[in-house]
Amino acid sequence: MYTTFLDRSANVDNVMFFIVGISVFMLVLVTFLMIFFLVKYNRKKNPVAENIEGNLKLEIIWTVIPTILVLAMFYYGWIGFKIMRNPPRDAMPVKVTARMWSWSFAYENGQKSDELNVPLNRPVKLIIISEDVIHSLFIPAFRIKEDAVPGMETYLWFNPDKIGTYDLFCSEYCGVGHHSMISKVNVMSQGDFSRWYAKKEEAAAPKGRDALAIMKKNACLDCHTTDGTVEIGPSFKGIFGKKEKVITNGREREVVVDEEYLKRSLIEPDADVVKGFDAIMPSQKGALTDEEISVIIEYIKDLK
Ligand SMILES: [Cu+2]
Repeated sequence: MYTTFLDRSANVDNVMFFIVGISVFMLVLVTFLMIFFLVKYNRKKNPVAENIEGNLKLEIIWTVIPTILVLAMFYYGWIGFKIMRNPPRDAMPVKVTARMWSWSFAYENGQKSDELNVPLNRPVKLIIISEDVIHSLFIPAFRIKEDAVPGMETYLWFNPDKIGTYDLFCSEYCGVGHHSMISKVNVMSQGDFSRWYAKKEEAAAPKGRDALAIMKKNACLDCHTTDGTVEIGPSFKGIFGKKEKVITNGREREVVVDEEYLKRSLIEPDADVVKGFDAIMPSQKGALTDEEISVIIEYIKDLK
């Protein structure tokens, strides 16, 4: 048995309000007593110092009550944590891959997407991996967050019980492109989801696919522009055929940007880094098919 999304996230909210409530109460109480004693034991009113003995009753009270409060915080937190750590057996598995600087989602039937699409009222188990550094998957609307750690598999689950579009963030600073690791959770009706799920992206002929769509999916455009503006990496505009100074194995040399160079830059970005830029681009090996690479190269060739 699992509780519904509402119960689950309400649980997270309740634990938070409970802890914040107690903290605020304590803050007010301590501040009030501090000011009260400041006035009461003022030097002007008490010119001769008085030795105040301990008070056993008070000491028992201020030990027992906070102990109960802290244990109550732990108890409610623990209950919520147990629910979060135990995905229901019928949960739909979705493999989440975090990389600098994009998210990708892979489903059981081989379907892939750059936004998380889920059907209404079916628990989803997210199996999270990272290809490079530590990222963190955060979906505030469903009150879930978990690190994506290289060389390790982590998980999360939630029950999407409301149709709509929700934000999905990376909440662990992971480099210059961190801000672009933003995506969406689309909670769809069962019918809409089935239609999307059955539609294979691969079915479309690669030539007909938009180079821009491929580049957007692979987060290329977070660092490279198509209008000549220089951002984190060189702009694609007018780069084809251009003579470029690059750093190869620490030595500067000049290359002409041709198909061969563009292809190598996608697969081995560190091989020839354009002078003036940092060698921070992740390899696209495995992320792009050969067809996709040629679609991108054709596109860059035409970008005069
Ligand atoms: Cu990240």
